[in-house]
Amino acid sequence: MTGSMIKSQNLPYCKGCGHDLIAKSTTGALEKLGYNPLDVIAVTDIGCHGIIDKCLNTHTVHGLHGRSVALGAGISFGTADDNQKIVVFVGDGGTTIGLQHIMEAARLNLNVTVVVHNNMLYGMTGGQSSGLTPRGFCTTTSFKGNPFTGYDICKLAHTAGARYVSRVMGVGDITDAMMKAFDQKGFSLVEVMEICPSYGVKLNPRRKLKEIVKESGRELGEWTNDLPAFTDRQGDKTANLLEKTPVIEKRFNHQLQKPLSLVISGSAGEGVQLAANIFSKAAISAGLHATQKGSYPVTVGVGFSTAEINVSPEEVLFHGISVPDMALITSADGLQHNRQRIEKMQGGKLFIDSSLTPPETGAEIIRRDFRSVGARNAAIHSILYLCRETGILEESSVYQIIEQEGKADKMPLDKIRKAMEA
Ligand SMILES: Cc1ncc(C[n+]2csc(CCOP(=O)(O)OP(=O)(O)O)c2C)c(N)n1
Ligand code: SF4
Ligand SMILES: [Mg+2]
Repeated sequence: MTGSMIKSQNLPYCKGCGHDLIAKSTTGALEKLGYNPLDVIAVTDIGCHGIIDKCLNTHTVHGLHGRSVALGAGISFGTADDNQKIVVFVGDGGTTIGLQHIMEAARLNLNVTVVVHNNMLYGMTGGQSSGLTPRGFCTTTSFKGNPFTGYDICKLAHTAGARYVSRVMGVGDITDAMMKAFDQKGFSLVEVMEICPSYGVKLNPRRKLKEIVKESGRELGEWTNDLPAFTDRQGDKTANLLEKTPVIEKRFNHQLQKPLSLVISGSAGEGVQLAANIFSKAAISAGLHATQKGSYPVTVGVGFSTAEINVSPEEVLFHGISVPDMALITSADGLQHNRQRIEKMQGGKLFIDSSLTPPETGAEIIRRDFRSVGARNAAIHSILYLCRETGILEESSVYQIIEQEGKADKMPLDKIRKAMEA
């Protein structure tokens, strides 16, 4: 598909807004460069300029305020095709809020073009000063003129290492200037100077844009660095963790007819997450689907440790658990963390250490001295006991995963087997 990047020439800005010219020059420049609209990914920021995305025939992503460059960076990391163009639309407000994202994208020379719509104020929210507002410029938060000097985004991006930076006045035909910025391999930024008729013009009567820009000391021009564009061949690549994940062969049978949600909870350092992982892998080795989610305080060495597991003969499409079908509780920390949802259980089974007082619950309560094999082994003990009591998984599938994971020497398996018979 080739053709117009823009759906209409009638754009939704106030009359005379410079954003109109930027949108049309941007799309015109991309068309002139021969880009296919479906090879253009336009990332927009929050602000008046950001409402352009519904008018574009390209791919569009609308970001949070100041985060559009970070989104563009993420897209560029995942885009291998040199024929694709990532264009980020950002205002002077978004540039201020997300300044570091721009610096990083420039420093790494990511293959992104940032179009800064510098109308020198926060247009969408009523004309407040931004970090790019020049000294002396009047806004609704500085009626007597901004007392601070605004950032020079071109200087900053150039110093950070951007391949190409330019500043242009947002008047007349700026298509050629935009083409230059887009026609780069690496990071480019074009700052278009404009004035918002609804706030900027009203608050700064009789001042001309050209004069404001000149007085602010912002030169028009182009600045380049001869640094290479980012490629994923630079630096050491982090190994893909999925490649290290062993394929688990189906070797066992199961007795599960429908999805089962299970919560295992105990104290930090008592092997809860490991036991949950072993159970999940054992389920997979029995041909089931499984998901596991861990939660624990940020101070990982104290307090509760809870694992939520879903096992199912069908694919698991949602892994959240509010009230589980079964719960395994091996310590007071685990009970405290899960008390509320155990109280909401209308059926199912609660396996709980015999040292604890079970809460009011509609679940069948099975009390057992899981901690008799040592606190660190209570969770794996409870998993094996659940397998035996419910028959969902064969106990041997759990032992096989323990062996496979190299944990057999670290767990007192004989002691656990003996406790299971007690
Ligand atoms: C993090 C964050 N802070 C503040 C806001 C409120 N807000 C919405 S639009 C806007 C002003 C946008 O100004 P600018 O980026 O310059 O774009 P313009 O409207 O001038 O095109 C602000 C402050 C927000 N949405 N998110
Ligand atoms: S408020 Fe200002 S920036 Fe927003 S569309 Fe109107 S003129 Fe443009
Ligand atoms: Mg603005």
